[in-house]
Amino acid sequence: MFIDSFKVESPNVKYTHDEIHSVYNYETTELLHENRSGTYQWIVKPKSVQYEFKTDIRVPKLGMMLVGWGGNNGSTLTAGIIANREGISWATKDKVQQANYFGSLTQASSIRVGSIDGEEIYAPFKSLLPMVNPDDIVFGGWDISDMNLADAMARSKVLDIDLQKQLRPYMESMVPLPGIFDPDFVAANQTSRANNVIKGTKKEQVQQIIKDIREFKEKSKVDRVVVLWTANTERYSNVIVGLNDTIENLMASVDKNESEISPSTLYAIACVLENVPFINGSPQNTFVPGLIDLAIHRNSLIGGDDFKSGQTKMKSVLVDFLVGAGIKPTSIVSYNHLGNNDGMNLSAPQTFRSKEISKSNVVDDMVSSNGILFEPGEHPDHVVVIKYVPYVGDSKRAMDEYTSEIFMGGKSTIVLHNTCEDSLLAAPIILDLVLLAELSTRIQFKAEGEGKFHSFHPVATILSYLTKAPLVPPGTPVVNALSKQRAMLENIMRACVGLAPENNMILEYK
Ligand code: NAI
Ligand code: DG6
Repeated sequence: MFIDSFKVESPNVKYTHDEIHSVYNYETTELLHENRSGTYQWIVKPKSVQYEFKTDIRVPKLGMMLVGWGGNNGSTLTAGIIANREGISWATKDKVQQANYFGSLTQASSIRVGSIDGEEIYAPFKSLLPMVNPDDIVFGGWDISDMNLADAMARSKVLDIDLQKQLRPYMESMVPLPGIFDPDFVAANQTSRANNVIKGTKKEQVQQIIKDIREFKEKSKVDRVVVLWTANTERYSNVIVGLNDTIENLMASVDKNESEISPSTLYAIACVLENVPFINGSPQNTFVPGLIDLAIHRNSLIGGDDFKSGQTKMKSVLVDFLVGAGIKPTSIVSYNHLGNNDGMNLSAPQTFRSKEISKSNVVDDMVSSNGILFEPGEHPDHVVVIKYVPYVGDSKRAMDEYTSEIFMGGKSTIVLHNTCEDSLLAAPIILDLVLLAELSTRIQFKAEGEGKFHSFHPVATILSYLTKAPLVPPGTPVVNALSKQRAMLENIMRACVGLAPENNMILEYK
């Protein structure tokens, strides 16, 4: 059965007019490696830590500013939210299609809340905690192309033409602000697009982005802004001692107009200085060490990297299944071709390399979790290929071959072929990233013994489910397995309303 909403009644949860306060016992373990009676032994001690969570339930009016607003993802997301808000339907050759949010964790997935009379009860994921309604989001952003969003939607060739016609009047007046452009960081084939750029030194460019955010906030009367990079994939920046390794060096490099400071890092610096959450949806190392330190120092949310939309999402499910089933993946070959502007930009070796890195590291945690299958340091062969084929446009073809060793030296090969509009996968993920980043800034917590409530670490691991290469604070384990990432997010939200983590034991019926 599916219910729309619920309220938790428990001595551990208090609802006031502006917050939910919960007390939550976190059951974990403590590990010790000790010499006991002459031999070293691992000792595992169950441990319970009491936490308190405080969630501000006053949902702000939210502004979403996209870097790369006029791209395929940016225009598709804008169109999709307007279509949902306006209740638009359109004719396709198959049927009359209604706008929806399929593919969005927050808007289109559900959570189990319990069971009654032998029936499982589910509710919308978004009913766990008060979140911004996408209908109320105010759009803004930057693009190095000055095309308005209606024309950008047409250029991207993603949505059906009947829908585009209906959306055009809403989107014609939306024009991106000039962006920071540096041809050295993207493929040479992108330069012809750059007719809308911020002039000046890097310091002046950062100041302009800050000014843009302030003016957008003022004009659109939003309470909070989240900025998300969905612009071109950049090449990696060199991380150099003295250049971008510390806050001081990074800021001095901006002042000195150092060429190795990338546009994405400049936008991120502006956001951190403004205390505006910044999310990186592309694979490059925007978050150089000096920037991570700046975000930590200013307690300003950063999250990334690279939307986890299709092939990688499958990988973080399939490899988790294989390794979890005691099957040894030995070769993973991921090929894809696409014909949109993203594909054209990725046809240069430097930008491709950024994508190759983020697509390749996604099975490490699963492989290292099973020392029966893999020797220390052993990895499956893992190859990633991306080709630009203009004809297929946004409709990406992804082909994957997984070869594994099974029982008694047998081999198992699984082949997947996915054809899908890339931007229709990415757009709902962008929405989730923005909504969840905003929500996480309204949650405060403290463990027993801690005097004061505090926010989550500014490096937002809570967003991991949505990214290929989750950015984590120094010294934190990286979790790539999709089910674990989802459980982490859902269980933290459950803790905020005093619900136990979903443990799937269903002891009531055993
Ligand atoms: P796109 O090329 O259509 O859009 C990027 C937009 O950014 C363009 O309009 C371009 O003019 C603009 N731009 C480039 N540099 C800029 C800058 N410095 N400042 C402001 N605007 C700038 O690409 P698409 O398909 O929208 O993808 C965007 C990003 O998302 C790419 O980096 C892509 O790799 C990444 N991504 C996409 C996924 C998908 O499934 N579509 C999944 C994972 C990542
Ligand atoms: C070529 O792979 C284009 C990319 O931007 C991808 O579409 C994107 O990284 C999606 O990757 P994945 O592995 O999540 O499908």
